[in-house]
Amino acid sequence: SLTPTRADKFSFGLWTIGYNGSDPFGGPTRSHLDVVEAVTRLSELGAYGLTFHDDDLFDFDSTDAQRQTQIDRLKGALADTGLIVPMVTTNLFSAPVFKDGGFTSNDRQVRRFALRKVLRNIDLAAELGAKTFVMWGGREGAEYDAAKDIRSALERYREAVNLLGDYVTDKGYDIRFAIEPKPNEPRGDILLPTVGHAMAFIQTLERPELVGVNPEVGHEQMAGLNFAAGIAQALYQGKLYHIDLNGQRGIKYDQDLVFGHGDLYNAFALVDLLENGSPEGGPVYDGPRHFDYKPSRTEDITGVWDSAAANMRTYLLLKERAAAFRADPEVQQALAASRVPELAQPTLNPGETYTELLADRSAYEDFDPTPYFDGKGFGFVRLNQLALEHLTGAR
Ligand code: 3MF
Ligand code: MG
Ligand code: MG
Ligand code: MG
Repeated sequence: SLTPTRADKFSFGLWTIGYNGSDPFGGPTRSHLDVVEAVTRLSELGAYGLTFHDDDLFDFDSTDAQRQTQIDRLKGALADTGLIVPMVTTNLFSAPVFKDGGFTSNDRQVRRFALRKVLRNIDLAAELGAKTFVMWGGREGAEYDAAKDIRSALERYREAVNLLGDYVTDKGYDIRFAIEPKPNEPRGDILLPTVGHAMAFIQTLERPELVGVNPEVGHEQMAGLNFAAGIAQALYQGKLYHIDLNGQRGIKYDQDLVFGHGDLYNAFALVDLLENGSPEGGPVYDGPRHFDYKPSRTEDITGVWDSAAANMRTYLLLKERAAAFRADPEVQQALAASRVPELAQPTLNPGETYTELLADRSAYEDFDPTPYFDGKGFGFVRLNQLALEHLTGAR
């Protein structure tokens, strides 16, 4: 069905539907969206979750009483609708104090303040039952090479994430962290710019099992990378803890378009991967399908809710198309002809070592690589055309 239900696990950031349309060149085009309205409308549209940064819910400089009022209003709306908060994140980028970073600002006082802000928000995340705590270090970076000692910055990043791991462990919180990579914007260069960088960094931590990644479609595509392929590797390494779905058209500023409104082919491949797994099995993702998009500046509030619905509908459409693609006997035949399943077969025989491989004349001496493609092409183009025909509804 193309009607979203709670079982589909669609969630939205409060900052997404709440985006007021301001950009570096002009002011807002929409008025403030209240959190109760946001929860009510998302619930009506079929979403199951709301996520937020501390500063989305209450102002950076709010008093304890103002902060509590907003938390109580959110809790009331959640109780009224049954919506949940699967993920919480901290804003370490908007306030002027963070312009050189939070965990990795050159200013040590800022780093200590950033840690305290995050710890306070982790308590709130636990209170609301969130299972994932996302960390996007948008200001952790530099514009000038001499301005930031990258090795020290990574060491401070490590110090911070290790401390957060100690904290949730000591408190007994059922929370895991997900680092969100992004190559640039707002900094000229951001630390941990891609999924690969982030996963390598995670291996250096004291509690690597507590930390995974939250890849965003547009962020990887801003680096010219294949998002679905990055997700496949994150799954393979057991590190896909959360995901930010949206659309991006090529290597440019972070567009945050509706999911599928960028590279539709790659969105199809992604949904196929998330929903149908890999032919070899392995870890699957059953977490939130979280949208981190921005309703365009050209939209009024009707356009905001239309675009929120469009994210979910596109996901469900692609899920339907991917299921049809997998079920089509011609696709199965084409996959076999392309020898896609053959890649799951180990290259060596059971128990075989290089000794037996070296003794196997059929692997080398008697193998003729020269006329290889005569009648032995892979047929990948035919396979891709079948994907296109399913994607466009021609089959
Ligand atoms: C910026 C982002 C962020 C993160 C968020 C963490 C403001 O490009 O994608 O959204 O997703 O801070 O969840
Ligand atoms: Mg983003
Ligand atoms: Mg984005
Ligand atoms: Mg994001």
